[in-house]
Amino acid sequence: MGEIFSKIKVYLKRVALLGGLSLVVFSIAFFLVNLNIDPVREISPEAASIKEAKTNEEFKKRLGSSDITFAWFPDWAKINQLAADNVYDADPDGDGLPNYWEYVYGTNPNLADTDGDGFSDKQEIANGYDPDAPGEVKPLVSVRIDKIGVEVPMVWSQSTDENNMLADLEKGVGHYYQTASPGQIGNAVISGHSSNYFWAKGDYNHIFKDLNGLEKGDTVTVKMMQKNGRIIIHHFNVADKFVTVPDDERIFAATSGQTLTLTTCWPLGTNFKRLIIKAELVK
Ligand SMILES: [Ca+2]
Ligand SMILES: [Ca+2]
Repeated sequence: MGEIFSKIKVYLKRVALLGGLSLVVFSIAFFLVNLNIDPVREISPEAASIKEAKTNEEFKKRLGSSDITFAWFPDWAKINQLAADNVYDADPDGDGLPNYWEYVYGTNPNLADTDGDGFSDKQEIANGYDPDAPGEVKPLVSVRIDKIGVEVPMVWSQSTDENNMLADLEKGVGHYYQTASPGQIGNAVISGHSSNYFWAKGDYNHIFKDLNGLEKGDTVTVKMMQKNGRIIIHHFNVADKFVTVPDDERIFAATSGQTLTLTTCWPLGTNFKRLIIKAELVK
C-alpha cells in the first residue's frame, strides 16, 4: 500500500513540474507574441518616409501639373497652426483660396489680404497681381517653348493701344490687356513678333517665327515669379492651331477652362493674318 502511495506522489510531482514548465513556456511565448504586436511601437524611419511621400503625392495631385520650387507643405501647415482636419482644402481666412494654394503663393492662410492693400489674395491671383506685394505689382513672367527653342520674358501690357503694345513687344512677348492671367480660369492671350522691319528696335522681332512648328500635344511652359521668391510654373498642352483674320473672335473668346492663346502675324513677313495656337493647362 505504502509503495503505491509513494508512486502516486512521484507521479503527482512530475505532473506538477510539467504543469509548471508548461506555464513558464506558455508565458514566455505569450510575452513574445504580444511584444511583437505591440500597437504603440515606434514607426521605423522607412515607414515614416513612405508616409511623408504619400502626403507629398497627395499635394502634387492637387497642384495638377504645376511645379513648385520650395519644400514641404506639412511643416508649413504646422508653422501656421492649421487644423489637421481637411488641411489641404480648408480655407480658415475665408478668402476663397484653399490652404494648398496659399502655400504655393506664399500667402498667409490665416489672413485674407496678406499684403494689406485692400484686395484679397484670391482677387489678386485671379487678376494676375502679386498677392504678397502691396499695390498693382505683377509677377515676373516668362514663356518657354522647348520644341521651337523659345524662352522669352512676357510683358503685361497696360492698354490695347497699338503703339503701347508695339513698345511692349520690344521687351518680349506681350500679354493682352485684361485677358486672363496665365494659369487662371479664362483665356490668357499672348502675342509675339514673327517678323518685323529690319530697322525695328528690340531683341524679340522674330521670337514666334517658328510657332507654326507646334503641333497638338506640344508643351508651352509659363513661369511666374513673385516678389516673395515664389516661382509657379504652369504647363500647357497645345490643343488647336489655325490661321485666321486678325479680328476673328475665336482669338479672344472666353473659356471656362485655363486657356493660353499664342498669336503672331502670318505668313512670315506680313501682318495680313494671324497664326493662332490654343493650349490648355495640363491637370
Ligand atoms: Ca484661404
Ligand atoms: Ca492683397
